[in-house]
Amino acid sequence: MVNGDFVVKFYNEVIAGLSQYPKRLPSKYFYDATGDNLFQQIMHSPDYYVTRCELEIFTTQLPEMTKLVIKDGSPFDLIELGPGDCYKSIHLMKELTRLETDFNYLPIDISGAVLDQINTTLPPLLPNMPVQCMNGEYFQMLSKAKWYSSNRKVVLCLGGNIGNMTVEESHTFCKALHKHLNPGDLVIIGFDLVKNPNVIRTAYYDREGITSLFNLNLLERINQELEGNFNLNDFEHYCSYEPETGACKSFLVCLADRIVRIRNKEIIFKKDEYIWMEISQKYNPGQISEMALSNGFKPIGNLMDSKRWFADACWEV
Ligand code: AVI
Repeated sequence: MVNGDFVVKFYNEVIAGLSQYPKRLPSKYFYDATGDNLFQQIMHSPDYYVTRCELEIFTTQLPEMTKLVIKDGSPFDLIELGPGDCYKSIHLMKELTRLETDFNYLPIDISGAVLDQINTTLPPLLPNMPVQCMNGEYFQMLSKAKWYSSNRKVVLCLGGNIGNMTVEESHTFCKALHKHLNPGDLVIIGFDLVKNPNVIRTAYYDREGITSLFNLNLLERINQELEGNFNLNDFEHYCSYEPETGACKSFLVCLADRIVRIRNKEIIFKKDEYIWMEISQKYNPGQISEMALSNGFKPIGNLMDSKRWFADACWEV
């Protein structure tokens, strides 16, 4: 998407979200350069367990994972949706390369910067692995990937990103994913699991306050890119976790009556009114299997870390 189209979409979604009651902002816009940097800090912070748990799976459960991925030994395309810096998937790629597996790596991302980084860092590490970066929306690029080769597909959707959708949205996502794949293809999707509610809430209400800055940064981004005039001191981060539904939600609470301008649009905030910023939905293994089955996939196993806090679910089409 060219920059002008992106700004129009960003503006329209921000105004639509802030015109709703209760107000909402889409968390997909957290990730500008500052947001990426804050997210890196979150991933390495002691309170945020998610990345460490999934990394443990990608380092200790490689034999099981590679067996599922290699399957009958036929060549395949390893497609990663939202690869980031390949922090976890690199372990799988290295192991597959060590085993002299015939595969191509196709990272898909909306951010050209992420893919540029991959194009610089991966080839020196794995010189014999063909890499084809695909810049664009997930499903558009998945359609395109079919023309890249007729190999079977193995799709990675890691990091618990599916948790940033509501349960309903994640079903829609899985249905669309299924539609873009063929029988015999495999998907590996990371799900953060339900656990002690205090552990979850602390991960999103960290002692260092990085998650608060991560949320506030979206207001700053609106100021910078959409000519907004949010005063960040007027907003305070709040996080809730509801064990009955598994929904962990982040909010920004307005501390006083305020009128915020975004270009020529005025948004009225009442004291204590909140903006719902993000959902990080948690699941139990039964719900994960149910999600697979109700969207046409066959669940073939959940790879979990030693605390059983995170699962990489393996589903066959
Ligand atoms: C990217 N995503 C899976 C993270 C999560 O855990 O929901 C984003 C995040 N938000 C606050 N901390 C981390």
